[in-house]
Amino acid sequence: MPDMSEKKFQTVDGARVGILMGSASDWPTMKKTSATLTEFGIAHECNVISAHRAPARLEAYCRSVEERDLATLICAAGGAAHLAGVAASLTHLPILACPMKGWATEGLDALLAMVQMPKGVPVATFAIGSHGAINAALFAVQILAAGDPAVRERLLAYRQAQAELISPLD
Ligand code: RP5
Repeated sequence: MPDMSEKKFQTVDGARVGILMGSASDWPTMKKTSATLTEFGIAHECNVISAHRAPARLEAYCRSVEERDLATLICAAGGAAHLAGVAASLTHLPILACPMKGWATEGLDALLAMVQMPKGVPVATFAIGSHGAINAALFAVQILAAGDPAVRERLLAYRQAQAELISPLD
């Protein structure tokens, strides 16, 4: 069945990171990824593009990121969770995969689907749920920090702030 809406995705001028979700139901978790990127001043774009419901749209989006200046894509999905792997097949950009809690196994299904990519087309897989969603954003910041001294400074300040938050036992 043809996907008649392959051009329907949002782009942001100057975006360095793309967040992709298999469903709008992933947004309550993935808005933490977006908020973390915003905290670091990283321009990014967020789209819901299901790999199985809108494959042509996913392909069009992944082709578009190669023509722009995105550095990485963060892909969130639950259940069979093939979004990250399919995106990885469509672009050479590093793909960061966020397993979402699903309806049967609390996200273990998505974690295993994402982490078990066969050799040759890797995706970097993070923890299930909010912790992974935030860490994927931080990992994207680390990727960008390698080529941007201002982002590097913000990352080092964040790490220092975390160190200072550790409380001693009474
Ligand atoms: C996946 O199936 C989505 O990424 C989502 O995590 C899950 C459920 O999707 P909906 O049924 O809520 O659209 O494709």
